[in-house]
Amino acid sequence: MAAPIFILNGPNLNRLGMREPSIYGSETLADIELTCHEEAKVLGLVVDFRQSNHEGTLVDWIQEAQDTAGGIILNVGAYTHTSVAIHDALRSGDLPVIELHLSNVHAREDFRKHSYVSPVASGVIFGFGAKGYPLALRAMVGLLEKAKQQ
Ligand code: DHK
Repeated sequence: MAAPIFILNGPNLNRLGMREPSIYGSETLADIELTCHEEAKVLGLVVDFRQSNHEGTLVDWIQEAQDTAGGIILNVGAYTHTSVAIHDALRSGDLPVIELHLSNVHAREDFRKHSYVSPVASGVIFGFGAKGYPLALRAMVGLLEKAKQQ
């Protein structure tokens, strides 16, 4: 079986649906997970979808992905803007990485405009709400095909 694509979600994303729905939308993380599994099936991918509020757990999962996964899609929430540890974990592997956000971080507070993930990501998707997740999976197919050709 093909190596799974890890979809990693960071702090407060377990509260989606009730957390500032005007910014993050009304879908829950469980809704999004279901959509990801459906989209993955269409694309011939397998998804391992996780959420943690803890920075170290996210680092552990990134390291696990580097040993077992085909690629990483991650929305590490507020750690995007603060975490050198997540930056370092991502840069120590050579997996395709897609950074994802529900909201348009560049249209919000200044502190959301800096990302420690972007410099170590192949690409970034933000501002499309929950629809960004299936978009990221589609983008991942392209990255995996490109990697195969190299
Ligand atoms: C999610 C969060 O929790 C915020 O801390 C980020 C991101 C934006 C999102 O839009 O998905 O700043």
